[in-house]
Amino acid sequence: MLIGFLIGALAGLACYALAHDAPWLEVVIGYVTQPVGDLFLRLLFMLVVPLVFSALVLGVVEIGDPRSLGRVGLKTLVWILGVTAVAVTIGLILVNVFRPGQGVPHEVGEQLLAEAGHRASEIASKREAISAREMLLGIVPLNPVRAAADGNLLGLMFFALMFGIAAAVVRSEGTRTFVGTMQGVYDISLRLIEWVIRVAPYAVAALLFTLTARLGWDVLLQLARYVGVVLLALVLQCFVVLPLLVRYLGGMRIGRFFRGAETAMVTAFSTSSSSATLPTTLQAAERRLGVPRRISRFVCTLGATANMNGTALYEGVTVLFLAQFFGVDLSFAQQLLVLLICVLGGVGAAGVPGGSLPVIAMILGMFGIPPEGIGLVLGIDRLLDMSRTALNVTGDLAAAVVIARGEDVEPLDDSIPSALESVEGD
Ligand code: DAS
Repeated sequence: MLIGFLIGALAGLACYALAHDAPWLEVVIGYVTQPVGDLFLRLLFMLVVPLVFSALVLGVVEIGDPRSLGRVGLKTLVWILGVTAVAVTIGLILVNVFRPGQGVPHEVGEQLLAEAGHRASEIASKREAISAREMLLGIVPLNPVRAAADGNLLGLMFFALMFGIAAAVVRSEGTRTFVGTMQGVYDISLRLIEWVIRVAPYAVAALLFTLTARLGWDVLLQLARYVGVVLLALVLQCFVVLPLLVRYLGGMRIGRFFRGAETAMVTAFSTSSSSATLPTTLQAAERRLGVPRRISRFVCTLGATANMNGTALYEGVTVLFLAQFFGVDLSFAQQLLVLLICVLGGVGAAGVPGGSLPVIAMILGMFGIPPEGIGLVLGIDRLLDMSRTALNVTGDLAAAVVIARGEDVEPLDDSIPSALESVEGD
């Protein structure tokens, strides 16, 4: 991906410097790089409905019947929604304060918007931004199929949540078959994302060429600021918010927590996959942090697909960065909606490399932001994916430690050897 980014950026910068207004450049952009970029974006859009619907249904079914959610299930649900909302809020505040997307000349932003708007009908059915009121009403879709077709991600998510709750309540052969089918749809979606990410370098080169040939160096400087904002937000959530929760709600010293979480964090960073890290996460929870198996199995397994602090934060920052970049002003109410969608988007994203990209593509479409912007951030996505996946896993372990506290287990502190350490010590 990074090679595609560098090739696209360098070629685009060369053209910007040598042939900024050459007619042939517009031909190359119009007939080569833009279609390649659009094809990739269509592949991402294609995956949103099956991925988000199956991920949300499975996430809710995994939590279980709301009537018998139990303390652990309820605490897990509150943690997922509350701590993820804090993560997204930190990201939105930082991107509003540092405004990394600002600086594109207004007329260029207009041109990019107009072109995207012009081609948007081919990429995704709904492109114009809708008001916060319309979006709030749209949470309950009149027709879930139409919501999916219209790019109404909130409506699709609401329907999937309701469907998942009902599937968890109705105990029948049919619902078991349905849930099994959803697992199949989710697994297939993961494989499709893997294939789409394989062709991403070519799309990144094309999308970056288009943008740098038009905007020159400035776009790279804006990208650098964007990366800085994402990493700062991830660091604040990972090394300020979560440690405070672990210390004061989980009763565990911060040093012990990070010593226990270290292996899982490094594995997540190197694999960019919460799902691939799950065995290491479970081992860290049970052997290093003393979380009882019955709690770690529930919280960490659910967390690997539904509790993604890093992903939700990243989605929020990216959407607002691209809104700034293309000159799309989002009202406070619309930003609150971005917050809500990103919290749910953290549930609907897949725990694999690039698992959040389809969700971001759809959120952009909902607010009238050109999805080409994904190409801009895709080139440096690997570093950010590694970092946000490490935060996702750290958030799962923090959840397990805090949720285990107060259950029928000893306080998880230095004085008490972890369950397995004491066994191994015998
Ligand atoms: N890489 C995903 C994960 O495994 C997160 C993402 O793509 O945002 O957690």
